[in-house]
This record gives sequence, C-alpha cells and structure tokens, in this order.
Amino acid sequence: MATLKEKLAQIIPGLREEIKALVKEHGAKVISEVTIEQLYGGQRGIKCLVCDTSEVPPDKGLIIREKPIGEIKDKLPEEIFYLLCTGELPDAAALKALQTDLEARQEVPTYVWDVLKAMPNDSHPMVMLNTAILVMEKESIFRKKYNEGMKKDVYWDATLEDALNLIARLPNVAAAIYRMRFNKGNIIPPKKGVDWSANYVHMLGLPDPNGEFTKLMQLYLTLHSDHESGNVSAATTATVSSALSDLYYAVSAGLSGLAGPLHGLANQECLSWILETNKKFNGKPTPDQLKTYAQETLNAGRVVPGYGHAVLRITDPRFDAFLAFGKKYCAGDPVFETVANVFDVVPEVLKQVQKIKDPWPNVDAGSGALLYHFGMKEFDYYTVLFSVSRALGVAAQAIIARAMGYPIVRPKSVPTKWVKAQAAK
Ligand code: CMX
Repeated sequence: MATLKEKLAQIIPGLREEIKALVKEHGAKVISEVTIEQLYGGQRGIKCLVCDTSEVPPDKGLIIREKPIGEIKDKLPEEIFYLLCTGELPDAAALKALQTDLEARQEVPTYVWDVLKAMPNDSHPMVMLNTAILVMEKESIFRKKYNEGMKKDVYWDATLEDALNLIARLPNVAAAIYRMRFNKGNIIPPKKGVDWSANYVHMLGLPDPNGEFTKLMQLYLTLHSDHESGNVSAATTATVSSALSDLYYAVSAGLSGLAGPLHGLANQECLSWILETNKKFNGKPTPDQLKTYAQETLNAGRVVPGYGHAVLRITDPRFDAFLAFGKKYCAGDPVFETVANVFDVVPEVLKQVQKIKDPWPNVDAGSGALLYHFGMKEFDYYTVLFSVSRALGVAAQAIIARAMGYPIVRPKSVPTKWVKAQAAK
C-alpha cells in the first residue's frame, strides 16, 4: 500500500471533483433550518459544517470513516491517523513507513525546553503545552512555502508536513511537561523502534512492568483522536486554519478550547469528583450515598462531570471501552470501582432533571480513574493526554480542508433586534 502522502495524492483529485460536482448540481438544496432557540443555544443540531474524518450519530457514538470506534479501539493511534486522513487503515508496510517517518521527525528544538523552563512553576500543563506548540510555529513548512508563493493545490502537502512534525514531537513535549511540572526528574529522551504510544509511555517515566499502562495509553490516544468537527476543539482549529494560519496556530487555538471544564478538562474534574466521593464516605460509597452526593452536586449548581453530552444520547462507546479495560486490568481498585458504581446510579439521578438531555457517561467519566490506577495521579495533566490524541483528528481535518480548498470560515451574525423582528413576522 501507498505511504500516507502517496495515498493522499492519489485520492485528493477524485475528492475535489466529487465535491465540485455536488455543489454544482445541488448547491441550492436546503439541508438545515435554524430556529431562534438554536441560535441562542450553542447552534446545537444546525448542519453547517462538513467533516469527512468521523461522525457522531446521537444513538451510536463515534464512527471513524464508517468504522464504529468499538471495532477499531485496539488499533494504534498512528493507524487511526492514516485512517482519518485517507479513509483506509494502513497495511503493515504503510504503517511502518509512517512510524519511521514520525521517528525521524521527533527531535524537539532546544529552545522549546528553554521556554518551558522559564515558565512559572505553577503554570497549568495545558498552558505549557500550548506555549510549546506556539513557540514551534517558526518551524512551519506551510508558512515558509506560503511566503515563497506556494500554489493553492499543494497547500495540503505543506499542511501534512506540519502535521507530521507536530504529531511526531507532541509526545516528547507532553512527556517533558509532565516531568518538569511535577518534579519527576530529567527529561527522558525518546526510544527508537517503538510505536508512538509506547514511546510516550517510555518518556513519561512511569513504571510499566507488564505493559498494561502502555495498553491503556494506546487505547486512550486512539479513543480521543476525533469526534466530528462541531466540538469546540475541532471547530476552533478548523476556523483558525481556514484563515490559512498554519497548524501550530490552529492546533494551539483548538487545544485552548479543550482546556475548558465543559470540554476536555472534564476528565480532571471527573476524577476529583470520584475521589471527593470516596473521601466523604470513607471508602467505596453505597448506591444510596452516591445518589445523595450526585443530588448534592446538582443542588449546589454544579455539573456532574463526565456525564451528559451535546450530541450523544446513549452511553458513549468510548466510556464503554474504558470500562471494559478497567474491569480487565483494574478490578478491586476502589477508585475504579466507584467509577463503575457511579455509572449504575447517576444516570437515574440525572434522568430526574428534565433539562438534562443526555444522562449517560461521556468519554471523560472513566479515563482519569484508569490513569490514577497506573500511578499518574496529577489530574492537571490529564487534558494534555487528551490533547496529544485530539491533535490527530484536528490535524487530519485541516489537511482535508486544505486539500479541498475550502474557503475562510465566515458565517453571518445578526443582532438581537433583527431576531426580534423575525420573531414578530
Ligand atoms: N450535570 C449537571 N447538569 C447538566 C449535566 C450534568 N452532567 N449535563 C447537562 N446539564 C445541564 C446543563 O448545564 C444545562 O443547564 P442550564 O440550562 O442551566 O445551563 C442543561 O442541563 C441542558 O444541557 P444539555 O442540553 O443536556 O447539554 P449541553 O449540550 O448544553 O452541554 C455538556 C453538554 C457536555 C457541556 C454538559 O452535559 C456538561 O456540562 N457535562 C458535564 C461536563 C462534561 O462531562 N464535559 C465533557 C464532555 C465531553 C468532552 O467534550 O470532553
């Protein structure tokens, strides 16, 4: 099979023709209407974005290129990146070529370490990650070639170059942030000849005597990679990228959105909530105690983190995958057991609150407990892991957008007085 770049070069002309013909023939067809409620309600449900890497049907959950996440959860994240970009999983030779390519690109410029070392020692790890990504912007191949007069039909190629450089370096940067920020000792240099997740685990420096933590990281980095393009991190990356800002700008912007507690940061909030629960009840709480605590959280005007979703209306299949992993590798761990018990109890509590549309767990409900089990106890770090994975999806989306020549994003806004006038008609 072809390498990632060769495969993209093969398929892009056909995709361009397909979209050109679709717009030419059916450009005027209406596919979505917008109500005033949607306008003021986070644009929920308005079909106004195209995403070919993945889709999230509310009753099925994440499907990457026609493959339900449950069927591909054991694939390596770099295989998923190939799939996201091209629509096909790589064969052994194409995977090897991609891994070798990433390995060749993984050296982080030394100025990144200087910048990170100069940051306040209580900076949030997400701020450190985004600072590192932004400071590497000077490496952008896209910006360099654009300034040299690159033609539009090869924008995707330079974007792929930036994506591969960024993806190759992110685990190194992220692992170094873990070690610097939490006083774990010197930065650990990468290993040759291991896959992307295994290398990340190696550089984090946490003990992994039987390889189970590496298995968790493979699962974690695969599950969080993409979730169509309407979520905050993906939509922000796509908008910034549409201005032809290079991927360093676009990905750091998107990941800044991931750092919000209603999005990726929920994973750290979720584990705090579980630990608070165990502390309050001196160990594993009973179902009634869990119900009471969930109710108290709601009464205090807080959200129950890890539950609910803007799109999903079922248990997130990514949560199912983490739960199954936990049952296999973390049985007997009181923190994991509370996660499993919360799943038995909390949806019923949330169902009693009429305004909550989805009472089921999302991806963030269980991941923290698994990381905690393997000794990664620094909650503030969890969104960095999510970011390393999400970079795969948002980068793939940006490569495709550049290949298709999509224009700058610029929807129309309207003032409330205009909305009122429409309402009065
Ligand atoms: N606990 C308490 N209240 C919740 C809730 C929860 N888990 N989920 C939704 N609600 C509330 C909302 O805050 C909203 O209240 P207001 O109208 O008073 O603002 C109301 O129910 C309606 O919300 P919704 O339409 O069901 O959900 P939204 O699409 O507005 O929001 C989400 C989705 C994920 C932000 C929300 O469910 C939430 O805050 N969950 C907890 C945080 C979380 O787990 N986020 C991670 C999501 C996955 C990810 O992106 O990583």
